[in-house]
Amino acid sequence: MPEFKLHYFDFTGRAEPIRMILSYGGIKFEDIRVGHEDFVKMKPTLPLGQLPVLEIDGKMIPQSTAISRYLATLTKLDGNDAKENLRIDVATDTLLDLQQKLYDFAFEKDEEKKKTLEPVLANETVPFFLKKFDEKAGENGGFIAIKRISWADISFICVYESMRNILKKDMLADYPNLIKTKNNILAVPNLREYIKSRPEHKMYTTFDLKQEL
Ligand SMILES: N[C@@H](CCC(=O)N[C@@H](CS)C(=O)NCC(=O)O)C(=O)O
Repeated sequence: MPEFKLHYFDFTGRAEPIRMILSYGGIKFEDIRVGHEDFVKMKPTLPLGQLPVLEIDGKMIPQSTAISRYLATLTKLDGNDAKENLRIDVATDTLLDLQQKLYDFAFEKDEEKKKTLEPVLANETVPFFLKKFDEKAGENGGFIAIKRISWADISFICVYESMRNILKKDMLADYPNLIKTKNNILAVPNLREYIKSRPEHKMYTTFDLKQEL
């Protein structure tokens, strides 16, 4: 196994699926949490000037989704064939769309605009996505892409955590298959161990998956 060092800020964000996939596979990695000043210094040296970056045997690799997909192949969280990988990619791309809508709202600085965005997000956008995911989870026995755990389920639990923090409520109550998905993921021993032992959140601190273990 190569030597892995993950460089990201001291919060979950785009690095958390990577941390979880590595932890699921029991792969040792150095979880380097970069402060603002260090980031400013390192930015010009980064492949795309952004984080996360996974250092693999000293080589700096950017792009969180590409990193997750690569690590999924090492940890058997990818699909068994091209069609299963397509299903996983459709689910993870759709989760990224939902995550972007959540981030657009969370980082909106205009308080008036934020007030008008919130009901649309909570009552229309999020239910639209969750209904689709719930249908898939129903078809797959409580997993959102294929009929067993995949890296799409890891992406899902990370988006679920951000969503609870950003919207300040649990949006899953009406989606029994997604509750099953969440429970399936939170039952995995390596993930439970990781979630229990990871550093306290420094941003969006109202909800931590620890509370559901
Ligand atoms: N598509 C990239 C986006 C990376 C990205 O937007 N990183 C942000 C933090 S979440 C960043 O480094 N922002 C600081 C900057 O751009 O200067 C990925 O998924 O890794």
